[in-house]
Amino acid sequence: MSALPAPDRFSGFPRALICGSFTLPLRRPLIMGIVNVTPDSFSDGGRFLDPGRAIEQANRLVEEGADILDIGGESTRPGADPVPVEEELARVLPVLRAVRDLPLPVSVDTLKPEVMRVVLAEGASMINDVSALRARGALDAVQGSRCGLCLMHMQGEPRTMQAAPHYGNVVAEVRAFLAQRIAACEAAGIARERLVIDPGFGFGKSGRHNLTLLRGLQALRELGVPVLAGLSRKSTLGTITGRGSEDRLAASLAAALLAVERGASIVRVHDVAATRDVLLILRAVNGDNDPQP
Ligand code: HH2
Repeated sequence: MSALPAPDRFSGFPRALICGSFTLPLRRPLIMGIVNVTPDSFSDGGRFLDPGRAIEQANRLVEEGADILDIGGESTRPGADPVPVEEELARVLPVLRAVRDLPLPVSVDTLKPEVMRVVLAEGASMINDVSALRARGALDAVQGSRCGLCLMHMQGEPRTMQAAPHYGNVVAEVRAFLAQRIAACEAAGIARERLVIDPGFGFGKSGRHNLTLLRGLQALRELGVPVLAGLSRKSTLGTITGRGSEDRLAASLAAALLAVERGASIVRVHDVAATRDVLLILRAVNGDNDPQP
C-alpha cells in the first residue's frame, strides 16, 4: 500500500486524492463522467438503463477524457422515490464489472451502506454519497477500504427537498455541515486524503442558493479538502437560459468553468468531451503546461 501523498508545503492543500488503488494528482481539474443506469434521472433517465448501453456510454466517456466514472443506480432528482437495494445493485453491478479494470477509478453514486459494501468488494474505487455517509452503518461500510469518498450536502431528502429550501446563510451553513462530516470521517479513522466535499447544487436549494454557493465556493475549499461541483444540466441553468435539460450544454460548460475558477478540483458532468476542451483552454490561459491527460 503506497504512502499518503504529502500536502502542498505552502498551502497545506492535498496534492492528490486517494481512490482505492489510484492516487489522482490534483494539479489540474478532474472530470467525473456520469453514467446513470436509471429509468428516471432528470436529464437522461431511461437512456442507459439497459446494461449494454450503459457500458457503451461508460467507455465513450473514458475515450472522451473522463478521469473518474460515476455510476448511479438510483435517481436523486427532486421527487424521486427510493429504490430497493437489490434493484439498485442489479442496475449498477453489470456496469461496474465491465469497467472496473479500466485504468481509472470507478465511483458508485449511492447512499445505502449495503450497496457500498457490495460495490467496494466488486472493485469500486470511490463512493459518492449525496447524504455524506449519514445513514446508519455508512461510515463502517467504507472505513476499512482505501476508497475515495464524496461527501455532499443535501437539505432534506430527494422526495421533498425542493418543497421549501431555507437557509439563513447558505454558504456558512453548507460549510459548517461539510466541516462536521469531514470531522466525523476522521473520527472514524478515514484519512483526509480520501475525502472530497460537494455543496450539492440543487439538493434542497433554490436557484438563488445555488448561485450564492457557486460564488462562495472558495469558502468550501478553505476546509482543505478538494471540492466537487455538480451543475451539469441542472434546473437552475434551465431557469436562467429557458432551456430544457437536453439543451443545456453551453450553460453546463460555463458553470463547470466558473466552478473550477472558484476552486473546484473535480466537476461531475454528462458531457465529458466538451468539458475537457473548455478546461484545456482554461489551463492554457493560466499558463499550465502540464502534460495532457
Ligand atoms: N447530482 C446528482 C446526482 N449525484 N452527486 C454529487 N456528488 N454531486 C451532485 O451534484 C450530484 C450527485 C443529480 O444529477 P444526475 O445524476 O444527472 O441525476 P439523477 O440524480 O436524477 O440520476
